[in-house]
Amino acid sequence: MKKKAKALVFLALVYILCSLGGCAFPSLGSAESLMHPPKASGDKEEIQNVIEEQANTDYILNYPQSGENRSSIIMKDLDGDETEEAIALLTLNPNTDNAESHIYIIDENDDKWKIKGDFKNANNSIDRIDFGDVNGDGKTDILVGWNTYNVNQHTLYYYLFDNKIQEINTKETYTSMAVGPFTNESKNTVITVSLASPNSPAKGKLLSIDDKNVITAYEVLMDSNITMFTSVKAGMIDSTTTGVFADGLSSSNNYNTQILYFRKNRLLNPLNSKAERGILPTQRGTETSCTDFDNDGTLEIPMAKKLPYRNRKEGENTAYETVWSSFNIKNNSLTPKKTVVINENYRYYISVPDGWIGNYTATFNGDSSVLTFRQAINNGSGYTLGETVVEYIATLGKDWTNIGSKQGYTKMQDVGIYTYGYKIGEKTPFIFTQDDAYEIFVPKEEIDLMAVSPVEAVK
Ligand SMILES: [Ca+2]
Ligand SMILES: [Ca+2]
Ligand SMILES: [Ca+2]
Repeated sequence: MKKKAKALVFLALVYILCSLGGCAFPSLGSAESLMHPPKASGDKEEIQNVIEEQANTDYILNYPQSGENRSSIIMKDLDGDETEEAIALLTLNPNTDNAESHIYIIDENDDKWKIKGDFKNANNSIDRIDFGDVNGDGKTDILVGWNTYNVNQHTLYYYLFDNKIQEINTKETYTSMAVGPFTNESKNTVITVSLASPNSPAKGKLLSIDDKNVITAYEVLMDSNITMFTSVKAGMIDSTTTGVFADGLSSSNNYNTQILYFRKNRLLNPLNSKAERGILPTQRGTETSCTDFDNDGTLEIPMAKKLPYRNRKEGENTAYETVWSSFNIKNNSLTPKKTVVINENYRYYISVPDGWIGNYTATFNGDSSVLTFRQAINNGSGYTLGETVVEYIATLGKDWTNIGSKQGYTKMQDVGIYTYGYKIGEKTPFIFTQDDAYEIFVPKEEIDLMAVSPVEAVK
């Protein structure tokens, strides 16, 4: 579906939901509705009533600031009986000295909604809320990271779901974290990552809780040059191992990836262990983060380096070549899978033909939005530029006729706001056909509006 059409469907759905009373939970709401959610019918109204009764005072709803769950009232089946429980996050007596954050867990039994747990915390905002069966009893537990005065440090609490809900203060802090089956398939564990602080190096931890609620932490050092994590996610390293892929930005303005996984009772960070003079093999100048590039279920790391250039000035416009690579646990090495040139600004990438590799360069002209591929010949002491292979242009749809067409580009397609075209070099040094020009050009998938939660959408 085209982006515009999706947006329309999305808005139509929002309209239908709202007119049916589905906007009771103020996920799309204005500032006012964040304070006082409108009344609704059915279960939602009952949940609303239970919250008001329990709060019995002024309150505002709390919204988690990171992670996947950004709603203030989350519906989730925790005990697996196929009816959802409600988890509500709120602050009582906001803007007063008595402000107090609460989590209500509200359960439905015999058609009645009742408070099953009410937990308060002195920290008045929530970093994130996650779910996973951390004690392996088959029931889904609630994991909450409370904010502290330090923006890079959040405190992790578990709420173990059972007939009676138990609150566990893990006493562990994290900068970012992920939940997954990191030790085995029968339960979830947490891997936290923490930036270096004046008293402590950067480290990762795996937290495992046993049936007596004893927490064991396994630690591994991380790259202390990282000043910010840009993406931290659980994912498959190979077909059997789940780990955490942590992309970060370093104090020298470079990015890198660290992979944390558990093996033989140890938490490992092999890419950090491979650092030479503080530089990880995954260091790069581009922000691209790990992703399942080829949809095979495992995550790939974007290994990026600048293509060849002859002098500094030319280097400024020279594009990066990104080699999507998988991490091979057995050989403790990175295996290249696919070489691409990504044009993040104009939302496409070029899948580089094998025959070009080591023998080409690309420059991007920001003024004309043209990406030019040329032959680059290594002459031993540097590079000589050869002929142009192909150029790609991106224009706004309305500018195509005046810019793209006028300059002799062949139109390929419209995606979102852009129209894309190509022009093959007159003396192209590689065998390169019109079909090739289409084939190696891959527009980034449109942002799937339907998949974006309303809370995200209004940001
Ligand atoms: Ca349930
Ligand atoms: Ca559990
Ligand atoms: Ca993959």
